[in-house]
Amino acid sequence: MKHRRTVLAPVLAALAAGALVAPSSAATAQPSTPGSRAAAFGCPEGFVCLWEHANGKGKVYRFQWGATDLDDLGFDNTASSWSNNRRKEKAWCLYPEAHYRGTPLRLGSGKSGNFAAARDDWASSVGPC
Ligand SMILES: [Ca+2]
Repeated sequence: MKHRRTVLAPVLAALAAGALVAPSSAATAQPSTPGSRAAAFGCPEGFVCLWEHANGKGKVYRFQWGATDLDDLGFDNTASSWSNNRRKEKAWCLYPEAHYRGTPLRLGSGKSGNFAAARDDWASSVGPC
């Protein structure tokens, strides 16, 4: 099976390279910067954005109107970073329960950041305060 061996070698090399890259990129990730400019995470003007992971990484949802239940999007208890690039409202709020229930967390207009541990993977609805 000499042919198979030559095909496998590059694949194994790629896997080894990937394993080396992962810890390196995590170590160079920027620290949380609450209140930094919304553009930092690439959220379009007029939208509030929520990301699956910190620092604007992973799956993203962009909102122009509130979402009464993030579970409908498969995004319940998932958001880890945010950006509010809507300029017309003072703030949007995240809620720990669907239908805007529970004690809200304000997302200031023109701001972005990562959620602290207590609010990471926490939000179940989002909309103007
Ligand atoms: Ca998350």
